Amino acid sequence: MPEISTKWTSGAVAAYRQPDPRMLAEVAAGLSAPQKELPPKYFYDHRGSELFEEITRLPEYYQTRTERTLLETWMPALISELGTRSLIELGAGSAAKSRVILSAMRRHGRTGFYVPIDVSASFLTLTAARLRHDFPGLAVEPILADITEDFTAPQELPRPALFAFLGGTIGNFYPPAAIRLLSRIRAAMSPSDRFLMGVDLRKDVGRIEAAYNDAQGVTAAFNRNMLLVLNHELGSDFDTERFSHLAFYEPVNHRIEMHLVSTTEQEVRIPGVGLLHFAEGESIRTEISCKHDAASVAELFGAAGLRIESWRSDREGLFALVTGVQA
Ligand code: AVJ
Repeated sequence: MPEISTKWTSGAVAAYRQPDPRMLAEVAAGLSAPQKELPPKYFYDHRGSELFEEITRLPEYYQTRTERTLLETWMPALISELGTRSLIELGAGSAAKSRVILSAMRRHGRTGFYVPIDVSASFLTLTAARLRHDFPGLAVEPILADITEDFTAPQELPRPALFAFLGGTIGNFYPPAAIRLLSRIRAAMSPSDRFLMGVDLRKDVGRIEAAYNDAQGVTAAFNRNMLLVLNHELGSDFDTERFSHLAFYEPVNHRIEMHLVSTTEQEVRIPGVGLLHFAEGESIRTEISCKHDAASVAELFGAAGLRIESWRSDREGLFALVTGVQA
């Protein structure tokens, strides 16, 4: 959390947040590239996390409910087979899905150890409190961390442990970054541990594009919220009304791209970065969401020293739950 500092100006007190230097550096680098780009982790302030929760309930957004059904179908058998005693969840969010896993662990008589890892402090705190209440006896040890940086799993976990990375969030990573993340997970694993990953699958383009262009405009609000996060954290002066939501499937790299398109020529000031110029129609790419198949997952796993142990998908082939072990 950035510190609050106070500055005295002609008798008046102005409180401002010191911008996080890493965020400032990332934003400066991303916005000076030919294709302006911002990391998707900046969607998730408290409001952004709420908007994402709303997305997961949209009729067009098939991912969350499909994954949930897969978890409900497969977790009880997997947990009993592995004898899982700890759950480490990367990018835990509201932990709605973790409940399915934790319930399965509880049904198999394990007290359990749960480590949610997330960038959003407010969601993490709320989630930890709720889970402690709903799962008495469960040890909950949240870690506030940015999984796109160096994440470290606790050393002394009751084993076997399950490392879960759900929701299809692996899709947000460019392949080299995805491989780095998977390699770090693999390094934290013991041979008896398992990795569980949710992946959104390649399918009819119309179906995928609809999931990122919902009729109610929730995804558009989620996308624009990133500019409010920047205004709040860095004191920039983005006018959200002058950027429109764009999401399309990019077939060469099998991914959704989300952009914010400047609707006019304009100038935006970011203290510590400077004045940015936008041509009319120029965009900031705010997210990629790569879609996979068994071959592309096998390739990522292989490069990270993991191998696919099981692959479960729904009848329509919308989404998959994959387990991996050290190769
Ligand atoms: C949370 C990264 C899996 O890529 O589908 C939802 C985020 N972006 N709608 C995704 C998101 C726009 C989501 N992930």
